[in-house]
Amino acid sequence: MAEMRFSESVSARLDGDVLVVAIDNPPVNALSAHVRSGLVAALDYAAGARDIVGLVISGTGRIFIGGADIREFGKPPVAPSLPDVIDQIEAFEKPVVCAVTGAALGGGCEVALACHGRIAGENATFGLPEVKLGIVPGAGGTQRLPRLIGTIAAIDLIGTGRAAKAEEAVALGLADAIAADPLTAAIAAARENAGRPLRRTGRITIPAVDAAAVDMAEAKVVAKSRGQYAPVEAVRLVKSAGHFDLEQGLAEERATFLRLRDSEESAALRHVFFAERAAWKVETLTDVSPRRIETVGVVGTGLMGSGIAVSALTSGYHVIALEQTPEAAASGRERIAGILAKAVQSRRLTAEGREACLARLEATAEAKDLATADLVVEAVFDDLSVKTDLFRRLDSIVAPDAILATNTSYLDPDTIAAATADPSRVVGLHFFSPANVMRLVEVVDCAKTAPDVLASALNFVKRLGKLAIVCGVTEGFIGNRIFSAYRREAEFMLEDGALPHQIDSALEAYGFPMGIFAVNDMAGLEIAWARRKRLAAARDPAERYVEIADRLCEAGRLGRKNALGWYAYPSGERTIDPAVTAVIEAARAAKNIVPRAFASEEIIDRLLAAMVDEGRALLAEGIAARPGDIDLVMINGYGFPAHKGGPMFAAQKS
Ligand code: 3H9
Repeated sequence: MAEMRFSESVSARLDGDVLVVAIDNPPVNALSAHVRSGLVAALDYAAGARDIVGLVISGTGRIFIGGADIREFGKPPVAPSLPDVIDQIEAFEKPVVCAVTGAALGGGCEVALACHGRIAGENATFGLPEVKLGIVPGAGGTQRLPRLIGTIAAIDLIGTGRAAKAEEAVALGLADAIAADPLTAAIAAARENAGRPLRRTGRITIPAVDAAAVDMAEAKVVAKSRGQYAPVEAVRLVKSAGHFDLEQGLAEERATFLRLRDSEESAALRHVFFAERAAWKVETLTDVSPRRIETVGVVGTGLMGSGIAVSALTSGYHVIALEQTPEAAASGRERIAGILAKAVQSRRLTAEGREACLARLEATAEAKDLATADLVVEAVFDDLSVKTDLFRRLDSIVAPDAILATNTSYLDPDTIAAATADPSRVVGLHFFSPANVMRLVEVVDCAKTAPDVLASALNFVKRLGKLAIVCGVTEGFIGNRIFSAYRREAEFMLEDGALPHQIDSALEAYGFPMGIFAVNDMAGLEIAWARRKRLAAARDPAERYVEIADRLCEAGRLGRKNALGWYAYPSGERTIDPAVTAVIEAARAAKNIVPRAFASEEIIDRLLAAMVDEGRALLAEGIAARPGDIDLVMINGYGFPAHKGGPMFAAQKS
């Protein structure tokens, strides 16, 4: 039978007596107004057609339904609303079964929850990621999911926003079955249930649950929320499903959804969502084809190099890890194997996955073995002559079209590139440590980097599952330049009257996982000290310079590694050290500064202003392409709370 069209994005065909509805709204089948109206039209048609016994909802393309259309947020509502569509699905008198291929997220998962049956394809995932956008599910998710899978599991899924793969979904009771051909299985299920009493999720009674277990599940979510509002609200709604009837619960959920949708937290997280997508769109690269990368050379297997190697291995690349001696190569291999073993322990990798990674790893002390690499990333000691020598050598070993990447943090990659015969093949890949965990990579577009080399570097980072931010050449790139400015401002405040723990507490209350002084202690104080000494001669004597950090280093306080830094760590715990306070007081006295009190708000305002000024300078210099890129660097590399949107976004709001 011919295709029926119910709206620009919803069509259907008859499979015997079952109406098979397909949503086709690229790129992610979001539930835009025409999808909602199309679904209602399909339901109305099926309700009135006596020869139709049931209905299947499916998505065209690789995603079932990616959720509500986020681009509609903040615009005047267009009927039918998603909750109304979903109520109509659940109340439908003929069976409605969904065939989930790919992701059923947010509103897409809520559509699935309201169906009378859910068949998952092998690649299906189910999730309610709304909290990641600063909202709660707004179309029944917090009320129907606990009815289907119980309160504890629902708190976990909704509170964290994580998605469950098909197998887990079936184990939880979220999906009925996995099928290689979910469409055929869903059609069969619809037909089988025709004329029978239907399982309506909203009418299921939530199984009783131990209060202590609920508290524990809630505490886990709250601990991770870092001051974010939505996860806490989401948990409250899931819990309330146990006390309210469906109608009351839905009304409370809707009110909370609308309130949070208009909140600053949600605006910030939506900004982050769209900024992450925009970051990949580099104007100069439209129509540029990237080079093929399958084999990756990694030079150096220290903390950084082994992290990069693991990341490449788990993303399916062949890796050749180069060290200076066979012994060092062997221990590099062990280090990499150790990280992979930990990933297996924490279930981020299967045992077979680890074996496959190790089979793709070659550790060597022979530089000529890098001849087959399509990309070589160096992660050796951050010293200019070491890196230029290495690049000169690599240049004559690798194929002419192989790409050479430097992971330098502070050196000038243009100088490193100049050591090669063809600097157009050189690019910066600034990973953050530990590289197998941290998501951010600053991709440095050097003066001579060829467009297809830049495009290949972006492709590589994408395949690693990381976030690439393109930046130009400047000392410290985007992140470390802003970090230096922010650190300088924090130290000015120390001299003016604040103490490290006051500044750190203000930052932590704002949402940073750790304040700046605690971070410095964690990283170690000596690298920045060495850098300050190197730059001392060039420093403008008229420039304000705070000597407190130098005094601490001179006193042998190098951070956590020797249990003394900006704090003391007598039993591993961070504690305020009067010796540090004394150093700070002496520094103030030496400059005749009369200390004054700082409120947390002023501390945050000043630190934000320092970050934003530096951010604006980076934009003006063309180092960063957009304010959103700067926000993403600070969020993903420096702990800036995502729910505040990043410094550039936060400044625009205040
Ligand atoms: C919700 O559902 C609320 C309900 O509870 C209640 C309502 C009453 N809307 O990520 P990609 C765009 S809240 C509009 O690169 P991928 C995206 O901007 C929603 N647009 O693809 C990009 O556009 P462009 C809950 C959306 O394959 C393009 O699609 N759902 C939406 O790597 C491709 O995106 C979520 O939070 C949307 N919902 O990943 C899921 N989603 O090309 C959010 C994406 O112009 N989405 N776009 O830059 C995702 O997590 C990923 O996009 C997804 C696909 C996994 C689906």
